[in-house]
Amino acid sequence: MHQNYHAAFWSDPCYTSSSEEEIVENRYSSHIKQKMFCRRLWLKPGTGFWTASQQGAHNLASFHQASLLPQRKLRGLLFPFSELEPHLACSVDRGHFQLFQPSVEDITKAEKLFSPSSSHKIDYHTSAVRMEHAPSQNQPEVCFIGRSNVGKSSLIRALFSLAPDVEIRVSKTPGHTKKMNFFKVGKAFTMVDMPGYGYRAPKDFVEMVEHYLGTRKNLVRTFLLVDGSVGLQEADMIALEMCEEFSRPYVIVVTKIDKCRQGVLLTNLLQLQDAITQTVRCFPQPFLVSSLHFSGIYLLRCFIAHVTGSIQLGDTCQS
Ligand SMILES: Nc1nc2c(ncn2[C@@H]2O[C@H](COP(=O)(O)OP(=O)(O)O)[C@@H](O)[C@H]2O)c(=O)[nH]1
Ligand SMILES: [Mg+2]
Repeated sequence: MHQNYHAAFWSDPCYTSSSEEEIVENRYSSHIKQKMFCRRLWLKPGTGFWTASQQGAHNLASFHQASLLPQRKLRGLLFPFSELEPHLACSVDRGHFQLFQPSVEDITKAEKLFSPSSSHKIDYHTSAVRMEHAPSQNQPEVCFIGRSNVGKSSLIRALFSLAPDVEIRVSKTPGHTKKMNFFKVGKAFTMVDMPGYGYRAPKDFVEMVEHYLGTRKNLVRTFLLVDGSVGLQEADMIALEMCEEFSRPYVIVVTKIDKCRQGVLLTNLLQLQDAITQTVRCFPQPFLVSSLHFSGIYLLRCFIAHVTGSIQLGDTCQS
């Protein structure tokens, strides 16, 4: 199978230049290079986009709005795993699914960071195709990677829903984010929406994402998104391997949890948990989100605020 990838890769006219071969050869060992062949084929070129700014805030954008809901519903929005837990067999260890359990005070503190003010601007900053064009590294950064259409841009839009004027490009069809899009959250941290994995590669992917993961000094956490309604795909496994290779801390975010039945989601989640136990750098707890229903968004905001060092958590929270 690798042989086929290999042949297809080298028949791509974009990659037949010997100088490019040399650059790649110098930069990576042949083992890693072989994996890159596979990766490139999973990346899909885009053909356009539409812009999703000025849409107004979601009616559950703020935790205050959510806190007016009945307790059970609120708990499900805050900790989506709580809705699945009763359906798990007693023998399944729930511990790893509930490691990060901030208090309501922590969640409220974190939310302030995602609310713009005159002294705390939240905005699209810039886009870059190459690392040379990436902005300076003077604040902590988190990035979002995953297959095309997995819900990266939608998730960023949900996280930023308290700042609805932030311009976020959400693709209508897969693979449209071809650049790294940088967003500034005041002076606290930067968030980056990365181009997605797909069927075929935009030729700059290796230079962009792998170079980014390999060199970005201020990167404090990578969020690898996996579609909860379809479960782990081969491209996700390749992305997992890539994250392991770069040996930097990363976290799995399970998207679109509203889109399938709970039984399907649980099956996919347990399969994912098996894969996570075989990793070294992945945070054991996957974060479940629905950008549509806002489940898990408050928790993720709090986790991002925590890993970027923007808030101090209360004593009761483990992470
Ligand atoms: N049902 C559901 N659909 C979602 C969710 N998040 C994203 N989508 C849809 O999935 C598609 C791809 O989303 P997008 O954010 O552009 O994915 P990206 O290519 O990873 O940036 C769009 O049609 C979104 O409306 C979600 O939480 N639930
Ligand atoms: Mg996108």
